[in-house]
Amino acid sequence: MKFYDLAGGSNPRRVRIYLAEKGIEVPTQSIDMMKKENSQPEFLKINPFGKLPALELDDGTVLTESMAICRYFEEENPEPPMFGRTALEKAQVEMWNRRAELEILYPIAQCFQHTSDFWIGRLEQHKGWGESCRSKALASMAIFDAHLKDRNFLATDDYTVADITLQCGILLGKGVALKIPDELEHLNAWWKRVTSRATARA
Ligand SMILES: N[C@@H](CCC(=O)N[C@@H](CS)C(=O)NCC(=O)O)C(=O)O
Repeated sequence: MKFYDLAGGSNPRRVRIYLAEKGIEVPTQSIDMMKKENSQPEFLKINPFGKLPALELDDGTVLTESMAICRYFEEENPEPPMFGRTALEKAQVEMWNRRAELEILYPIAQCFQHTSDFWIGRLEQHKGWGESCRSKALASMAIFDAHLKDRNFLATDDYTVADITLQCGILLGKGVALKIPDELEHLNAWWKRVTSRATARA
């Protein structure tokens, strides 16, 4: 088994935090985006989209998509559950994970790609779109803040993959000075809670 990682990437980080929470160690190969290793033919054989993370199983099967990789490990290592325990919890984790992905991680990633100098020459930047995504992410943060009033974690009483997705999305915002506004006290309290976990820097 081999985990293909990208050190600064939010989606590989989702898997790294998940694995650290489970105490699972996987042989890892780092792909260097600065050297464009992810767009070389050798890596495109692993993932033709050139994206990280990817997991290669011993029989050569490749899994991509951070949540698909986590789900694979979850089946093999169900404790502690990170995708919910009951039917309702599982649905709530799915719901909040998708919301975190689509309403926070995605717009922040778009803001990063379209406003940061890091992406100059890597894609065609549209600054207006990037700024519109910044506003979208900030508006979404207010909704997450209201939801987190009286709760420790996003989807269930426990830390789940939904929290990991939100955490990785918000962390990415730091690269474009997009932080949780001070007045969003519940989201800020949640942020302190999740980032004080031993796995937060995985
Ligand atoms: N939906 C995918 C997203 C994968 C993705 O966009 N990975 C980024 C790193 S966070 C990447 O590899 N980017 C390289 C590039 O765009 O050239 C997942 O959840 O794994």
